Amino acid sequence: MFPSNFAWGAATAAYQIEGGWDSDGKGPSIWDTFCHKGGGLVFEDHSGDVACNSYEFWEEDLKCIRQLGLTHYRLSLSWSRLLPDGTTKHVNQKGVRYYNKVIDDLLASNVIPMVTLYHFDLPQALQDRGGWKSPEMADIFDSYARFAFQTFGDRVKLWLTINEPYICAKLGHEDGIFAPGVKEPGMAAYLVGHNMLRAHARAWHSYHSLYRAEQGGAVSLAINSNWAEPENPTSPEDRAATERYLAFSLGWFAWPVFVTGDYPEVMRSRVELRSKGLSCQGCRLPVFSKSEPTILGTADFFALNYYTSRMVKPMSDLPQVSGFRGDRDAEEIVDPSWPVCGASWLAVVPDGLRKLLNYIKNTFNNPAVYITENGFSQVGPVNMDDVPRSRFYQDAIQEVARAIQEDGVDVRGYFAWSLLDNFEWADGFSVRFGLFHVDFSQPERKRSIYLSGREYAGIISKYRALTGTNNSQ
Ligand code: GBH
Repeated sequence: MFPSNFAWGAATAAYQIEGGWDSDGKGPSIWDTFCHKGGGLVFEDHSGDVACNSYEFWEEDLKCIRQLGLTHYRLSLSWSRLLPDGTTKHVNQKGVRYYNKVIDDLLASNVIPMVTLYHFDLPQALQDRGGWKSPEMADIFDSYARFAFQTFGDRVKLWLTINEPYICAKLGHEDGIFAPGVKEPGMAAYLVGHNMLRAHARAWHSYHSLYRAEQGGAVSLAINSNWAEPENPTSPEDRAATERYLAFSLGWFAWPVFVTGDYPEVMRSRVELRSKGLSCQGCRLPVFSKSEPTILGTADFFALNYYTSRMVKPMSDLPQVSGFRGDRDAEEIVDPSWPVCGASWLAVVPDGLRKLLNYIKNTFNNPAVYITENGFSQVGPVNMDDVPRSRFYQDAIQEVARAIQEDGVDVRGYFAWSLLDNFEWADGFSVRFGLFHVDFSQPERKRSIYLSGREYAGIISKYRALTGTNNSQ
């Protein structure tokens, strides 16, 4: 059973759905630049130039949201649509008008918005100033966040500052497979993660001191992590590797915010150990300055993006060069008994979600948790009768119910990723996560509900009826 005020949601992100990449005064973001570079950085050189065209067809999205019976909808703001050069020197009123309409329409339909300030799409003008590697980003992000709280916070009460700093840092600055495509192994990712934490904390403190009393909302950051278990549970090496694996993913961002104000000890010691020859402390994994506002305590709830699980053991060929993988020294293995039927990385392990929720409860002092993303993808020919994904949602939601009822985890909401098929980053449109299919071959970008969408709508209506949740809460 779920609490009567449980949030039943679906999520999207601006660059993945909006299109209108240069409409009405929007500035370019790093994903515009990355996609326009071509050369196969993105599957078949797809881009989010048009995507689902939600910039023009927002009302079609609203119909989908209503059809599902959602209580909540998670969207992100395109920073460079609002502030074309990333700074508050110039505000694009047409961007403000767009999000005002989205928010007002949601509220008029009794759907509560959860708004992410930053979901991978940094204004290009800020990248040109060094992007997340630059320490000044904390200040610039804080100004943007204040602007957003000031402009939309009378109506938005659930905020996420940054989506998946791990992905921005690692895929964007270590592997270089996400924008901005920086490949500086063992260096840039730690710096970027650090500046994102500083930026997040600054925004939380701003909300806390300037807006909370009047607006009464809550602010967090969305942290993604796989669940992980030792390949051989009786092996101390495998167990230690699993601990490192979690420390270098969930712990990288959750430890500073929820536990100590600093990175997990094992992360620090591993990076230091492998930084021999670099003479300064914190050359690679930076040190938080005592003179800056603390990172500890800068989240009003825990926001978790969960997709999959891994078995873990130490690396068999530990690289000599310092890089994130070598620092972490944890090999990830997909258990052969786990089905993989969507994207190759997404082994289906619903009970991993329950285990991760328990881990969060026990490690981070029983926080209120929103599952801000969970989902399952489709590749290859379109299958509107997506039975595997319907099963996935049934199973995942069952695990959440068990976590609440049997384990006492304080889960406040569940957001399916995603409302719509959309631009799946480096995979372009080849990987489909939607509860609604989108026909990208036609200018109308027609939305059609999948079987899994009907399934999710059924689950929502069943629980809302059982708990007597009416539409007006
Ligand atoms: C989330 O990323 C994002 O928040 C969301 O925007 C995205 O659409 C969704 O999940 C689905 O991916 O094995 O080399 O192909 C989760 C992070 C990033 C995990 C890409 C899988 C594939 C790397 N995802 N990654 S690879």
